[in-house]
Amino acid sequence: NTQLTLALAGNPNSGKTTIFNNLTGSNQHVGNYPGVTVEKREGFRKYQDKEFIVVDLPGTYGLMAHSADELVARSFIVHDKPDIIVNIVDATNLERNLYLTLQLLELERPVIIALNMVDVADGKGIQIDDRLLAQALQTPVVRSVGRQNQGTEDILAVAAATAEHSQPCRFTLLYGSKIEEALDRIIDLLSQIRTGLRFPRRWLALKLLEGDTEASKYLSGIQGSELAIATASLFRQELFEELGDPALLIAEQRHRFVAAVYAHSVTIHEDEEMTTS
Ligand code: GDP
Ligand code: K
Ligand code: MG
Repeated sequence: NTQLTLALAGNPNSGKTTIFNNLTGSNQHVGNYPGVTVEKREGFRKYQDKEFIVVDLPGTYGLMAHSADELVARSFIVHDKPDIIVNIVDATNLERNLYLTLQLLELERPVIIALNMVDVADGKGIQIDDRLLAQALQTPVVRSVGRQNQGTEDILAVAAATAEHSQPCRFTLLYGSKIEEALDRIIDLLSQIRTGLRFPRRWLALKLLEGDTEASKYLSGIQGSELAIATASLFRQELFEELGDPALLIAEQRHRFVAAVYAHSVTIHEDEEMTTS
């Protein structure tokens, strides 16, 4: 039997715990993450020749390490390297939810999307083309209604298939020539570090430009990282002077991308009676 770790990630109230319960039934227990009071819900599910260890990560809107929850979710993904991340997305709040999706994809771990609450979305006339969504994010999309235990088998099937192929995430968001130029240079310097890095290099380079303190703390403990850190700091200063706060520029580009994906894959149907009256 193959044992695989499946982590559920998503915004608060997207239906993570509901789907966690659907997946694990009574095979679960609750503890804490080491050193913090954040609850760790872990369970177990057999599927064909596989055994999934299912982890319900804390609900977050991002992975910027702005809160204990964000830090716990991010550390789990980076350090424990789950074989598959199932990103539970609230279909009634797609645009906001995709902001987290994007950050999950940028960690370069295998991700699938469970488009949850499609019952509520349908009722509101929000029609999401999951094929277009999957195409735009280069990531499998499964529909689910957690409250009715619908889509659970699909989540397991796609998770199993995706974890098995364990393809590195093919998705890359580009941030414009100035930032890309800086990223190229920093990534190049990060490549010359002999120690294996826990985080993807492009992700680390982005974090250095954003001024993410946790990421710089991590990197400064790695031998041979001095030049990369110093160069990133120079680029950061330069960007500040030329274009403004790099963290803002990066966030704006993420929002632009998410808005475009949303517009591309979603159609809102107005109530018929309202439009004909
Ligand atoms: P979490 O914060 O992500 O763990 O979300 P929960 O699993 O606690 O779910 C939040 C609320 O949404 C609960 O009241 C669930 O019963 C409800 N819920 C979860 N999935 C669905 C769904 O697909 N459709 C509907 N209508 N409600 C859902
Ligand atoms: K909740
Ligand atoms: Mg929950």
